[in-house]
Amino acid sequence: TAHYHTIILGSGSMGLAAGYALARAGVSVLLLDRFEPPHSYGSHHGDTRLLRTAYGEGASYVPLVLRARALWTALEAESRTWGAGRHGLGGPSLGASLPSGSSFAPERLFAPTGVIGILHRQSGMLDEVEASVAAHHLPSEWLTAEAARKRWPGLMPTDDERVHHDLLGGVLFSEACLRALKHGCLVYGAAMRFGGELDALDVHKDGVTVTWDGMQAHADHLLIAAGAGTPRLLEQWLPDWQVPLQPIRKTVAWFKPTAPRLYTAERLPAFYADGPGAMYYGFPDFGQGVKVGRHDGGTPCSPEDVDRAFHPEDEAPLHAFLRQTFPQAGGPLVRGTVCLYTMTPDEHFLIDHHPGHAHVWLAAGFSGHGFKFASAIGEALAEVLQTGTANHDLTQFRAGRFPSHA
Ligand code: PYC
Repeated sequence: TAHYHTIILGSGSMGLAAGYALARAGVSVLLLDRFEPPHSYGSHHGDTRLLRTAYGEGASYVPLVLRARALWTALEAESRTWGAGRHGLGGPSLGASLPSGSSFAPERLFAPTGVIGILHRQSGMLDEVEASVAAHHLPSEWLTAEAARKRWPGLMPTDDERVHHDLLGGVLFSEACLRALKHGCLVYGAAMRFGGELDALDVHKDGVTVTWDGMQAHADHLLIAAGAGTPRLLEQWLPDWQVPLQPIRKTVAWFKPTAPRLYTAERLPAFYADGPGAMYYGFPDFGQGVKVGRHDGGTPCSPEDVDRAFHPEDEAPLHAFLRQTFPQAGGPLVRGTVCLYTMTPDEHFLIDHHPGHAHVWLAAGFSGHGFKFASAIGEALAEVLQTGTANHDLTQFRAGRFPSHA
């Protein structure tokens, strides 16, 4: 039976980033997933993700997002050195298989477009954005609605809104990021198995035994990074570990602008708009239209039976937001898709070890704003799995903050 330092259950953004950081540090690691990433069953598809540095969810996230930005940029540069070569599947493998083979073409991972925050005077994010900028001296500007309309003629904020321009912000090409992380895992000798499912998980005093698709492997450490699949996985295999996680069905769509030149990535930064009752976000046109999604709301679901079809009622609020705030972006629908958030009650992440097993870690509940951090969280997880501590303070993400789940 193969033995690893760490087995990672779940190879989406967080699992792959941790696997890459561990393998790069020379640690033996096995990554497992039911689907080969990137795929469209989880939380990383749909081409693009925002990277905001003036963080409206709390200034304590800023060091982590700046580290993540540096790591995404470094990954992009490193991935250009990998060329199109083929690499072995690495390590003692559990019949490791990577169906699409191991050929690789480097891609752009990050576009430093900047991010504009359209913040209503009642936005709950206003104070936090200001605090993040002040505490970390982030390069940014504030514009009145009138100045913003002049600067970006495709944008129509109301006079109740101020516009914040986050100059270090930008766009991550999420599926390209996952392709690079996956190939990085291979380059550094990680073992991976995609397809099949978890048959058994046995956590013991000094390690874990995992049976995946009929094959067994041991490890000293386990990382569960199964995204929206985490609640079901815990319920089945570690029922004593109760953490408050709720998968949510979310939708995004791309629309064809009626004045395309106003909405190209050269003319318009990525954006989010936080109002009294709703938060929307979106991306300039990288060739497939202007993408927009609604961050708040959504329908509680489970990944097994979520409705993955995109309906006219999914389109309507997205189209209405665009027509109001980016009037010439809201032409015909190009396409829409469904993806999943995994929420915690306070919408902050959940990163902790099992209360009775310090070698079993969980990284979940990214509440729809985690992707941008994956490179830095992967690095931090690799550190805690090797040494017990990380350079970044992860204590704010512990489960003990939920009194009934301490
Ligand atoms: O974190 O900026 C964000 C975001 C936008 C949409 C989903 N998450």
